[in-house]
Amino acid sequence: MKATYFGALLVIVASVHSDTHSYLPSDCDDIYRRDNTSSSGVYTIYPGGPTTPLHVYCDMNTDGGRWTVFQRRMDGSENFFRPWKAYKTGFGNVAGEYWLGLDNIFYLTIRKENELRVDMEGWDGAKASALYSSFSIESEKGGYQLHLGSYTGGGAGDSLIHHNEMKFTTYDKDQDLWGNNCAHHYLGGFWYNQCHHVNLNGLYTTADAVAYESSCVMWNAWKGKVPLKKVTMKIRSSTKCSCTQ
Ligand SMILES: [Ca+2]
Repeated sequence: MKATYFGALLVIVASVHSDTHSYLPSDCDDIYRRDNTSSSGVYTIYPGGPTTPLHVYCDMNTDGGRWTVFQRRMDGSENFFRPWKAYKTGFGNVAGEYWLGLDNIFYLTIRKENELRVDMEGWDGAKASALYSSFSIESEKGGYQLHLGSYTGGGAGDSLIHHNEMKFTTYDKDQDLWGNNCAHHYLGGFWYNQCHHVNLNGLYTTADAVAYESSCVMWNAWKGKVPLKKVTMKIRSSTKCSCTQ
């Protein structure tokens, strides 16, 4: 009797243990590879380990899906002019506008080799993308320094390369190459150089609003200093997947 009971208990413990390890996705790529009927939406991932669940929006449609969205602008509902602590930990609503947080982005990019995709839409309804062969960042100790691979297309043009190897700057932490603070001047938080060719976390404005200099959400090689209506930054494992439907 006792032996049977003990055996059953062992089986239960073993199955819980195995669930913990095989059922916790670290990103949207894991979710899609496990079930390629997964639709785009909000999921829970564990890039920092099993004790730190994180809500995120997964794009399961664009070019084969598997994309973990770490930045999204779409209606100006969220304030992106925020201090270091906010950019470190993340802010906003994953069903709408948000920034996933630099620590989380760091965990995501050390787990796998990732590629980057930036999707954008103008107020005229035109759409373009920028694709990069690789994307990773350093930890906070390394200033969240950006490491970007080569531009592989998408039509928007290679503006982000201007920001490659830059550290992250917010209005209360200056790590850019300019004498003043780029984040403070251009109203965002980003891997500013001196200062920018893209300002994806800048001030959200409508097409007819006149933003101060180039403080608006913009991508220079595509539409110059004209404000954009929508932007998303997303990453996925660069390991090809035969799971695509
Ligand atoms: Ca500076």
